[in-house]
Parts: sequence; structure tokens; C-alpha cells
Amino acid sequence: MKKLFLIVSVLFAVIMSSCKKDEVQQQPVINLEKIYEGSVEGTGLKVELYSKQISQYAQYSTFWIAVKDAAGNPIQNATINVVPFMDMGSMQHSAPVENPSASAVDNLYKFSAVFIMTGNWALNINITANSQTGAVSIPLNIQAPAKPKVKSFTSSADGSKYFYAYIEPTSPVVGINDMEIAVFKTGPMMMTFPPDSSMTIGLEPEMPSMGHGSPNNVSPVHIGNGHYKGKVNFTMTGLWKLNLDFMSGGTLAGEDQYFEIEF
Ligand SMILES: [Cu+2]
Repeated sequence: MKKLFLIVSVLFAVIMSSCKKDEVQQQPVINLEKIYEGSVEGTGLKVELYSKQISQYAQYSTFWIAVKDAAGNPIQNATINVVPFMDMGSMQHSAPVENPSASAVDNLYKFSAVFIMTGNWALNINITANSQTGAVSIPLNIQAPAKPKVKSFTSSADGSKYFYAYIEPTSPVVGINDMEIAVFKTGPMMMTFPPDSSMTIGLEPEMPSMGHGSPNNVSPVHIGNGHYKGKVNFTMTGLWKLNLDFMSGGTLAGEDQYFEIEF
């Protein structure tokens, strides 16, 4: 009798856990829209690309990739390398990218790219999974956001061009907001953009129409991977100018830089 109970409870546990697995696989991807679906050339693999909006903008953009086998089962441990690519005829170049880790979360691999120009881009993606390797190229048309979200300066300290991208706050509120930006150095031929950790950033918000600033701001400091985090205080709604100074090794590398935020 005891044995029977044990078998029944083991069976029950197996059924429950397989139900749970199905739930995960069938769970709709919340707030994400599928913007591409195709197969990985030279393999039996399939790929899906998701983003938070149907339109893509010249900004720090996050995407999610699903990799599936021929039967449509999600693959959890694919190796993925993304290269954003723009062919301008006279020249080709890439963009800053933060590649996904080798294990999926909820069957999705998250990565971010910073589109430094508007126009036609391709996400060239190399995928290795289930002992197969192949590539897929996903076209994207990148639009200009209402206010620029990616800017650049040529450093007075080392002569290199740096791109910096606005990340947070995405939904600004009156009061103290977490602020985050990312800084990337331009590599040779604009084909690589290593994250930069060398900057000391000064932040001074200003409301140009009213000629005032705000107290209690915290200048963004490097937290890893070229990301800098601080706090910005919006004392009222309207158009704000976030004035930024970039110092590198005691030299003013980039001055009079700013993002405009309106809410
Ligand atoms: Cu370009």
C-alpha cells in the first residue's frame, strides 16, 4: 500500500512538472512583439526576434531572440553573436552591441544594440546550437526618435570618437529618477565599439524655458560594461536639458553635451 502511494505520488510529481514545462513553453511573451521569424542558413534551426515596439529607433535598443530546432522546440544554450551592420555604399560600419549570455531566460536571449544612425541596418547574427552553426541577417529600418537618444563627441583627451546613449529614465516622473547612460569608444573602421569605463561625468539638469535647474542630482558613475548610473531630479514637467560634461584623466574630453527630455 505504501509502495503504491509512493508510485502514485511520483507519477503525480512527474505529471505536474511536465505540465509546468508546457506552461513555460506556451507562455505568451509578455509585452514583446515578434518582428522577425526565419531560418538559420545552413542549419535546421529557426530564429525569432522580439522587441518592445514594432518601430525601431536610433537609440539604446533591447531585443530578444528565440532559437528553435526544426520541430519548434526552444534551445536553451545557444551561442549567439550579433553584429549590427550598415552598408552606406561608400563605407560599411557597425554599432555598439551587448551580446547575450549563453543561456536563455524564459526561452529568450536578450541583447542590446545602439543604432548610431537612422536608416537601413542589418542584424547579422551567428548562432551555434545543437552542434550546428549558421547565420541569419535580419533587416531593420531605424527611425529618428523625437529627441536624439545617441550622441557623440571627439575626445580632447585622446582624439577618439565616443558615442553615448540614453538608457534611463524611459518614463520620467516629477521627482528623483534613476538615470543611466552608456558610453562606447569607436574602434578601427567603426567596426567595433568597446564599452568605455574611463569617463568622469558631470550632470547638470536645466529647464531652458524657465532658466532654472534642480537640486539633489547625482552624476552618473561607471557601474560596469560602459554603463554609468546616477540620479536626475525633475522638479516639474516640461522640456529639460540634461547637460553633461565628460572628463577623462583630468582632461575635459567632451563638453557642452546634453540630452533633451520632454514629459
Ligand atoms: Cu551609417
